[in-house]
Amino acid sequence: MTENVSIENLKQKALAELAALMTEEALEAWRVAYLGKKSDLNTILRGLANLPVEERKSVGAGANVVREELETALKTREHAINEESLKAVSGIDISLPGRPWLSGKLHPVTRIVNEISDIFSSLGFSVIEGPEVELDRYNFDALNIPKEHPARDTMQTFWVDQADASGDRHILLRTHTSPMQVRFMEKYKEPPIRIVVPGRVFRYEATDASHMPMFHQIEGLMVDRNVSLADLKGTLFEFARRFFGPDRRVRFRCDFFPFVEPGVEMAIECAVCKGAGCRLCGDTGWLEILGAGMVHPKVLEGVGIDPQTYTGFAFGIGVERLPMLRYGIDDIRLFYANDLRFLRQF
Ligand code: 2NL
Repeated sequence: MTENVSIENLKQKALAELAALMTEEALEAWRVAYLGKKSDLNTILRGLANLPVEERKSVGAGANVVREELETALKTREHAINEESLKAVSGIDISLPGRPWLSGKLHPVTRIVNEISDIFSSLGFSVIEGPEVELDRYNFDALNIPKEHPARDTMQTFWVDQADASGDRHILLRTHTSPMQVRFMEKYKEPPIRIVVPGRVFRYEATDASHMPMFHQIEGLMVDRNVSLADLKGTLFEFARRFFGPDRRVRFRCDFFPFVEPGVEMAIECAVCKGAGCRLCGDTGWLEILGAGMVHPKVLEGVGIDPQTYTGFAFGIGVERLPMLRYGIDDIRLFYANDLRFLRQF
Protein backbone atom coordinates (compact mmCIF):
# COMPACT_ATOMS: atom_id res chain seq x y z
CA MET A 1 0.00 0.00 0.00
CA THR A 2 2.71 2.44 0.98
CA GLU A 3 4.60 1.53 -2.19
CA ASN A 4 1.54 2.33 -4.32
CA VAL A 5 1.10 5.70 -2.68
CA SER A 6 4.75 6.60 -3.20
CA ILE A 7 4.63 5.45 -6.84
CA GLU A 8 1.67 7.74 -7.41
CA ASN A 9 3.58 10.64 -5.79
CA LEU A 10 6.59 9.84 -7.90
CA LYS A 11 4.48 9.98 -11.03
CA GLN A 12 2.90 13.33 -10.16
CA LYS A 13 6.30 14.83 -9.39
CA ALA A 14 7.86 13.48 -12.58
CA LEU A 15 5.03 14.74 -14.80
CA ALA A 16 5.03 18.16 -13.18
CA GLU A 17 8.77 18.52 -13.78
CA LEU A 18 8.52 17.20 -17.33
CA ALA A 19 5.94 19.82 -18.32
CA ALA A 20 8.40 22.60 -17.54
CA LEU A 21 11.36 21.19 -19.49
CA MET A 22 12.41 23.03 -22.65
CA THR A 23 15.58 21.40 -23.99
CA GLU A 24 16.67 17.97 -25.18
CA GLU A 25 19.41 17.92 -22.53
CA ALA A 26 16.88 18.53 -19.75
CA LEU A 27 14.69 15.74 -21.14
CA GLU A 28 17.62 13.32 -21.07
CA ALA A 29 18.43 14.24 -17.45
CA TRP A 30 14.77 13.72 -16.58
CA ARG A 31 14.79 10.31 -18.30
CA VAL A 32 17.85 9.21 -16.33
CA ALA A 33 16.33 10.45 -13.05
CA TYR A 34 12.88 8.85 -13.46
CA LEU A 35 13.33 5.93 -15.84
CA GLY A 36 17.07 5.19 -15.65
CA LYS A 37 18.81 2.27 -13.94
CA LYS A 38 19.25 4.18 -10.68
CA SER A 39 15.76 5.69 -10.63
CA ASP A 40 13.36 5.07 -7.75
CA LEU A 41 10.99 3.35 -10.13
CA ASN A 42 13.65 0.90 -11.25
CA THR A 43 14.64 0.28 -7.65
CA ILE A 44 11.04 -0.60 -6.83
CA LEU A 45 10.79 -2.95 -9.81
CA ARG A 46 14.06 -4.63 -8.94
CA GLY A 47 13.01 -5.00 -5.29
CA LEU A 48 9.78 -6.84 -6.17
CA ALA A 49 11.36 -10.21 -5.51
CA ASN A 50 11.83 -9.27 -1.84
CA LEU A 51 8.16 -8.39 -1.31
CA PRO A 52 5.61 -10.81 0.04
CA VAL A 53 3.81 -12.65 -2.77
CA GLU A 54 0.44 -10.93 -2.22
CA GLU A 55 1.99 -7.44 -2.55
CA ARG A 56 4.33 -8.36 -5.42
CA LYS A 57 1.59 -8.52 -8.00
CA SER A 58 -0.14 -5.21 -7.31
CA VAL A 59 3.05 -3.23 -6.73
CA GLY A 60 4.64 -4.69 -9.88
CA ALA A 61 1.61 -3.95 -12.03
CA GLY A 62 1.30 -0.42 -10.63
CA ALA A 63 4.99 0.35 -11.21
CA ASN A 64 4.87 -0.94 -14.77
CA VAL A 65 1.80 1.15 -15.60
CA VAL A 66 3.54 4.26 -14.25
CA ARG A 67 6.69 3.44 -16.21
CA GLU A 68 4.71 3.24 -19.42
CA GLU A 69 2.88 6.46 -18.62
CA LEU A 70 6.17 8.26 -18.01
CA GLU A 71 7.67 6.91 -21.25
CA THR A 72 4.67 8.07 -23.26
CA ALA A 73 4.71 11.48 -21.58
CA LEU A 74 8.41 11.80 -22.43
CA LYS A 75 7.80 11.08 -26.12
CA THR A 76 4.93 13.56 -26.27
CA ARG A 77 7.03 16.28 -24.62
CA GLU A 78 9.96 15.52 -26.92
CA HIS A 79 7.73 15.94 -29.96
CA ALA A 80 6.28 19.21 -28.66
CA ILE A 81 9.74 20.65 -27.95
CA ASN A 82 10.95 19.70 -31.44
CA GLU A 83 8.01 21.45 -33.06
CA GLU A 84 8.46 24.53 -30.87
CA SER A 85 12.15 24.80 -31.64
CA LEU A 86 11.65 24.25 -35.40
CA LYS A 87 9.03 26.95 -35.46
CA ALA A 88 11.30 29.27 -33.50
CA VAL A 89 14.41 28.63 -35.57
CA SER A 90 12.99 28.53 -39.10
CA GLY A 91 9.68 30.28 -38.88
CA ILE A 92 8.20 27.13 -40.45
CA ASP A 93 4.96 25.86 -39.01
CA ILE A 94 5.42 22.14 -39.55
CA SER A 95 1.84 21.48 -38.53
CA LEU A 96 0.63 23.11 -41.77
CA PRO A 97 -0.37 20.66 -44.55
CA GLY A 98 2.32 20.17 -47.24
CA ARG A 99 2.24 21.92 -50.60
CA PRO A 100 1.08 19.71 -53.49
CA TRP A 101 4.02 18.26 -55.42
CA LEU A 102 3.58 19.12 -59.11
CA SER A 103 5.13 16.64 -61.50
CA GLY A 104 5.56 17.55 -65.14
CA LYS A 105 5.29 15.13 -68.04
CA LEU A 106 6.13 14.92 -71.71
CA HIS A 107 4.02 16.72 -74.31
CA PRO A 108 1.69 14.27 -76.15
CA VAL A 109 3.45 15.00 -79.47
CA THR A 110 6.86 14.29 -77.88
CA ARG A 111 5.50 11.02 -76.52
CA ILE A 112 4.27 9.94 -79.95
CA VAL A 113 7.62 10.93 -81.55
CA ASN A 114 9.39 8.77 -78.95
CA GLU A 115 6.98 5.89 -79.48
CA ILE A 116 7.48 5.93 -83.27
CA SER A 117 11.27 6.28 -82.87
CA ASP A 118 11.28 3.29 -80.49
CA ILE A 119 9.40 1.13 -83.01
CA PHE A 120 11.83 1.91 -85.84
CA SER A 121 14.78 1.64 -83.50
CA SER A 122 13.69 -1.92 -82.67
CA LEU A 123 13.55 -2.61 -86.42
CA GLY A 124 17.22 -1.61 -86.74
CA PHE A 125 16.96 2.11 -87.57
CA SER A 126 19.15 4.72 -85.85
CA VAL A 127 17.41 7.87 -84.59
CA ILE A 128 19.14 11.02 -85.93
CA GLU A 129 18.30 14.69 -85.44
CA GLY A 130 19.27 17.63 -87.63
CA PRO A 131 19.17 21.43 -87.83
CA GLU A 132 15.88 23.31 -88.14
CA VAL A 133 17.54 26.10 -90.11
CA GLU A 134 18.67 24.63 -93.44
CA LEU A 135 20.08 25.43 -96.86
CA ASP A 136 17.79 25.25 -99.89
CA ARG A 137 20.39 22.92 -101.39
CA TYR A 138 19.51 20.23 -98.78
CA ASN A 139 15.84 21.10 -98.39
CA PHE A 140 15.06 21.24 -102.13
CA ASP A 141 17.80 20.74 -104.76
CA ALA A 142 19.21 17.49 -103.31
CA LEU A 143 15.67 16.11 -103.16
CA ASN A 144 15.07 16.57 -106.85
CA ILE A 145 13.14 19.81 -106.33
CA PRO A 146 15.10 22.33 -108.44
CA LYS A 147 14.41 26.05 -108.43
CA GLU A 148 11.14 26.78 -110.30
CA HIS A 149 9.83 23.25 -109.55
CA PRO A 150 6.14 23.54 -108.59
CA ALA A 151 6.75 21.55 -105.38
CA ARG A 152 8.68 24.55 -104.05
CA ASP A 153 5.49 26.58 -104.15
CA THR A 154 3.39 23.95 -102.40
CA MET A 155 5.91 23.90 -99.59
CA GLN A 156 5.26 27.44 -98.45
CA THR A 157 8.66 28.35 -97.06
CA PHE A 158 9.87 30.59 -94.26
CA TRP A 159 13.02 32.17 -95.70
CA VAL A 160 15.60 33.35 -93.22
CA ASP A 161 18.03 35.37 -95.36
CA GLN A 162 17.66 38.32 -97.75
CA ALA A 163 17.77 37.84 -101.52
CA ASP A 164 21.28 37.84 -103.01
CA ALA A 165 22.42 39.75 -106.15
CA SER A 166 20.53 37.34 -108.44
CA GLY A 167 17.40 37.62 -106.33
CA ASP A 168 17.76 34.17 -104.72
CA ARG A 169 17.51 33.20 -101.09
CA HIS A 170 19.24 30.13 -99.64
CA ILE A 171 18.63 29.88 -95.89
CA LEU A 172 15.25 28.63 -94.69
CA LEU A 173 13.36 26.84 -91.95
CA ARG A 174 13.23 23.22 -93.12
CA THR A 175 9.88 22.24 -94.64
CA HIS A 176 10.51 18.53 -93.93
CA THR A 177 13.23 16.51 -92.12
CA SER A 178 14.59 14.99 -95.37
CA PRO A 179 17.52 17.45 -95.53
CA MET A 180 19.14 15.62 -92.59
CA GLN A 181 18.76 12.32 -94.44
CA VAL A 182 20.57 13.87 -97.39
CA ARG A 183 23.32 15.14 -95.06
CA PHE A 184 23.60 11.66 -93.54
CA MET A 185 23.94 9.90 -96.91
CA GLU A 186 26.40 12.52 -98.12
CA LYS A 187 28.57 12.02 -95.04
CA TYR A 188 28.50 8.22 -94.64
CA LYS A 189 28.01 7.18 -98.28
CA GLU A 190 28.54 3.47 -97.53
CA PRO A 191 25.23 1.60 -97.23
CA PRO A 192 23.64 -0.09 -95.37
CA ILE A 193 21.92 3.04 -94.09
CA ARG A 194 18.91 2.78 -91.82
CA ILE A 195 17.85 6.00 -90.09
CA VAL A 196 14.76 7.85 -88.90
CA VAL A 197 14.82 11.62 -88.43
CA PRO A 198 12.19 13.13 -86.13
CA GLY A 199 11.78 16.86 -85.60
CA ARG A 200 9.99 20.14 -86.07
CA VAL A 201 9.25 21.39 -89.59
CA PHE A 202 7.88 24.74 -90.75
CA ARG A 203 5.51 25.88 -93.48
CA TYR A 204 4.33 29.40 -94.21
CA GLU A 205 0.65 28.56 -93.95
CA ALA A 206 -2.53 30.01 -92.48
CA THR A 207 -3.53 28.31 -89.24
CA ASP A 208 -6.73 26.27 -89.06
CA ALA A 209 -8.00 23.09 -87.41
CA SER A 210 -5.63 20.92 -89.46
CA HIS A 211 -2.74 23.31 -90.25
CA MET A 212 -0.07 25.01 -88.16
CA PRO A 213 3.04 26.87 -89.37
CA MET A 214 5.04 24.45 -87.19
CA PHE A 215 4.41 20.74 -86.91
CA HIS A 216 6.39 17.51 -86.50
CA GLN A 217 7.56 14.95 -88.98
CA ILE A 218 9.41 11.71 -88.69
CA GLU A 219 11.08 10.56 -91.86
CA GLY A 220 12.76 7.23 -92.45
CA LEU A 221 15.37 6.04 -94.93
CA MET A 222 16.85 2.67 -95.77
CA VAL A 223 19.52 2.23 -98.46
CA ASP A 224 21.31 -1.02 -99.29
CA ARG A 225 21.81 -3.55 -102.06
CA ASN A 226 18.54 -5.12 -103.28
CA VAL A 227 16.16 -2.96 -101.23
CA SER A 228 12.77 -3.21 -102.90
CA LEU A 229 9.19 -1.99 -102.60
CA ALA A 230 8.51 -5.24 -100.74
CA ASP A 231 10.91 -4.11 -97.99
CA LEU A 232 9.12 -0.77 -97.83
CA LYS A 233 5.74 -2.46 -97.49
CA GLY A 234 6.99 -5.00 -94.96
CA THR A 235 8.61 -2.34 -92.77
CA LEU A 236 5.69 0.10 -92.85
CA PHE A 237 3.17 -2.69 -92.38
CA GLU A 238 5.04 -3.81 -89.25
CA PHE A 239 5.13 -0.21 -88.01
CA ALA A 240 1.35 0.12 -88.47
CA ARG A 241 0.78 -3.22 -86.75
CA ARG A 242 2.79 -2.15 -83.72
CA PHE A 243 1.45 1.40 -83.50
CA PHE A 244 -2.23 0.79 -84.27
CA GLY A 245 -2.57 -2.85 -83.21
CA PRO A 246 -2.81 -6.12 -85.15
CA ASP A 247 -6.43 -5.76 -86.30
CA ARG A 248 -6.20 -2.59 -88.41
CA ARG A 249 -6.00 -3.21 -92.15
CA VAL A 250 -3.44 -1.25 -94.19
CA ARG A 251 -3.76 0.11 -97.72
CA PHE A 252 -1.01 1.17 -100.15
CA ARG A 253 -1.80 3.34 -103.17
CA CYS A 254 0.17 5.28 -105.74
CA ASP A 255 1.14 8.85 -104.99
CA PHE A 256 3.70 11.35 -106.24
CA PHE A 257 6.64 12.97 -104.46
CA PRO A 258 9.55 14.39 -106.51
CA PHE A 259 12.17 12.59 -104.36
CA VAL A 260 10.82 9.05 -104.87
CA GLU A 261 9.94 6.79 -107.80
CA PRO A 262 7.56 5.11 -107.52
CA GLY A 263 5.74 6.96 -104.72
CA VAL A 264 3.01 5.55 -102.45
CA GLU A 265 0.71 6.64 -99.69
CA MET A 266 -0.26 4.38 -96.84
CA ALA A 267 -3.64 4.45 -95.16
CA ILE A 268 -5.06 2.50 -92.24
CA GLU A 269 -8.60 1.37 -91.73
CA CYS A 270 -10.70 4.03 -89.97
CA ALA A 271 -10.88 3.31 -86.23
CA VAL A 272 -14.35 4.76 -85.89
CA CYS A 273 -16.29 3.04 -88.70
CA LYS A 274 -13.94 0.07 -89.38
CA GLY A 275 -14.01 0.81 -93.11
CA ALA A 276 -17.72 1.52 -93.54
CA GLY A 277 -17.29 5.30 -93.94
CA CYS A 278 -17.92 8.07 -91.42
CA ARG A 279 -17.18 11.74 -90.67
CA LEU A 280 -13.61 11.10 -89.40
CA CYS A 281 -12.48 9.38 -92.61
CA GLY A 282 -14.59 11.52 -94.96
CA ASP A 283 -16.77 8.51 -95.87
CA THR A 284 -13.84 6.63 -97.40
CA GLY A 285 -13.22 4.13 -94.57
CA TRP A 286 -9.49 4.94 -94.71
CA LEU A 287 -7.13 7.37 -92.99
CA GLU A 288 -3.95 8.41 -94.79
CA ILE A 289 -1.04 8.42 -92.38
CA LEU A 290 2.15 8.64 -94.43
CA GLY A 291 3.80 9.09 -97.79
CA ALA A 292 6.66 6.91 -99.00
CA GLY A 293 8.45 5.48 -102.01
CA MET A 294 11.67 4.21 -103.53
CA VAL A 295 14.39 6.85 -103.28
CA HIS A 296 14.73 8.60 -106.64
CA PRO A 297 17.99 7.62 -108.45
CA LYS A 298 18.80 11.31 -108.86
CA VAL A 299 18.74 11.75 -105.07
CA LEU A 300 21.18 8.85 -104.57
CA GLU A 301 23.42 10.09 -107.37
CA GLY A 302 23.43 13.59 -105.89
CA VAL A 303 24.94 12.36 -102.61
CA GLY A 304 27.49 10.10 -104.33
CA ILE A 305 25.75 6.74 -103.90
CA ASP A 306 25.65 4.67 -107.10
CA PRO A 307 21.98 3.95 -107.95
CA GLN A 308 23.07 0.99 -110.12
CA THR A 309 24.46 -0.75 -107.04
CA TYR A 310 22.16 0.53 -104.32
CA THR A 311 18.45 1.19 -103.92
CA GLY A 312 16.48 2.51 -101.01
CA PHE A 313 13.08 3.37 -99.64
CA ALA A 314 12.00 6.45 -97.68
CA PHE A 315 8.88 7.59 -95.90
CA GLY A 316 7.52 10.66 -94.15
CA ILE A 317 4.97 10.64 -91.32
CA GLY A 318 3.12 13.74 -90.14
CA VAL A 319 3.29 13.20 -86.40
CA GLU A 320 0.40 15.32 -85.06
CA ARG A 321 -2.12 13.35 -87.10
CA LEU A 322 -1.39 10.19 -85.13
CA PRO A 323 -2.36 11.38 -81.62
CA MET A 324 -5.32 13.17 -83.23
CA LEU A 325 -6.53 9.86 -84.66
CA ARG A 326 -5.69 7.89 -81.53
CA TYR A 327 -7.37 10.24 -79.04
CA GLY A 328 -10.06 11.73 -81.29
CA ILE A 329 -8.64 15.29 -81.21
CA ASP A 330 -10.25 17.39 -83.95
CA ASP A 331 -8.08 20.55 -83.83
CA ILE A 332 -4.27 20.53 -84.20
CA ARG A 333 -4.05 23.98 -82.53
CA LEU A 334 -4.91 22.40 -79.17
CA PHE A 335 -1.39 20.90 -79.01
CA TYR A 336 0.26 24.31 -79.11
CA ALA A 337 -2.12 26.55 -77.14
CA ASN A 338 -0.28 25.85 -73.86
CA ASP A 339 -3.55 24.98 -72.16
CA LEU A 340 -2.64 22.59 -69.35
CA ARG A 341 -6.26 21.49 -68.97
CA PHE A 342 -5.89 19.93 -72.43
CA LEU A 343 -2.28 18.74 -72.16
CA ARG A 344 -2.65 17.10 -68.74
CA GLN A 345 -5.09 14.55 -70.18
CA PHE A 346 -2.41 12.65 -72.04
C1 2NL B 1 4.63 13.04 -96.60
C2 2NL B 1 5.57 12.45 -97.57
C3 2NL B 1 7.73 11.53 -97.82
C4 2NL B 1 10.00 10.99 -98.22
C5 2NL B 1 9.05 11.66 -97.51
C6 2NL B 1 12.43 11.01 -98.63
C7 2NL B 1 13.65 11.39 -98.11
C8 2NL B 1 14.76 11.20 -98.88
C9 2NL B 1 14.69 10.65 -100.11
C10 2NL B 1 13.46 10.30 -100.57
CL1 2NL B 1 16.27 11.67 -98.29
N1 2NL B 1 12.37 10.47 -99.84
N2 2NL B 1 11.33 11.18 -97.87
C11 2NL B 1 9.60 10.17 -99.26
C12 2NL B 1 8.26 10.05 -99.57
C13 2NL B 1 7.32 10.73 -98.86
O1 2NL B 1 6.83 12.24 -97.05
O2 2NL B 1 3.55 13.37 -96.96
N3 2NL B 1 5.00 13.17 -95.34
C14 2NL B 1 4.17 13.73 -94.34
